[in-house]
Amino acid sequence: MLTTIVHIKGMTCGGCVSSVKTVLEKIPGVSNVEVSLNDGQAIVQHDGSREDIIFCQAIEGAGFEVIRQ
Ligand SMILES: [Cu+2]
Repeated sequence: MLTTIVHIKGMTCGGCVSSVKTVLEKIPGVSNVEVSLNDGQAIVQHDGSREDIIFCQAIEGAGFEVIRQ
């Protein structure tokens, strides 16, 4: 099991948190998602069958900005 942390800009409320969580949970291979509004990040636990970029694209598709390091 792998853990990927994605830093997100633009989440302002619990609705944003739910949106991010929902799109990430739909991705095959993802087993658990924790989204923190205060930290502006998503912690994604997954089996490694999807590239991290897929998580970033899903978040961006939901209307948020991903801070890429
Ligand atoms: Cu919101």
